[in-house]
Amino acid sequence: MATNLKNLSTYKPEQVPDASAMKFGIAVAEWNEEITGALLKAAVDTLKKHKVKDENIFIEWVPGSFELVLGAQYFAEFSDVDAVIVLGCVIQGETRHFDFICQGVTQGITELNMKYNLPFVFGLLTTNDQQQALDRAGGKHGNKGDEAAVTAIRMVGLGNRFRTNQ
Ligand code: RBF
Repeated sequence: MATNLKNLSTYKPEQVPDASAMKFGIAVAEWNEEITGALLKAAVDTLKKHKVKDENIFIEWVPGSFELVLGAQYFAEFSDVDAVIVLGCVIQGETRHFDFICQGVTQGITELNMKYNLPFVFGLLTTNDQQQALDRAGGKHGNKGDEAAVTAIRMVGLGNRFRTNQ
């Protein structure tokens, strides 16, 4: 479904498990910081809304979206988080850089999901222009940070259900 048909901040609260014992890593890109800062704030607020403790939210900034993949892998290798959220914003420019970055991050995050038994949540905005990004970072289409946080909690909950055979 296209985001113009779905508000990124809307979800069904009954689908979100209790997150009071969960730990999350967030890798966030500095490029387009006005946008990524808004994604980060929304993600943190939503995690906290579902009872994630301040001390269980670990935030690391990386230079650009391309670096999100390794930033996320560091969380998996060197911390004990239950899930990693990556937040970035890639805006189409005049060159093909956009395609290469988007493809690199998409493939990298997909591979991390397969390599570790850990959810890596794709909170990357890939837009034609700044306005489309603003619309999805707290504007008329909601905030992708909210969606990423809810997805992370739900995926940790899914893993917990499988592990405990419920
Ligand atoms: N990083 C982003 O997160 N969003 C962008 O829109 C973005 N555009 C870029 C455009 C160009 C021409 C270049 C050279 C880099 C861009 N980057 C962007 C940074 C990229 O993700 C990465 O940090 C650098 O390429 C260094 O590996």
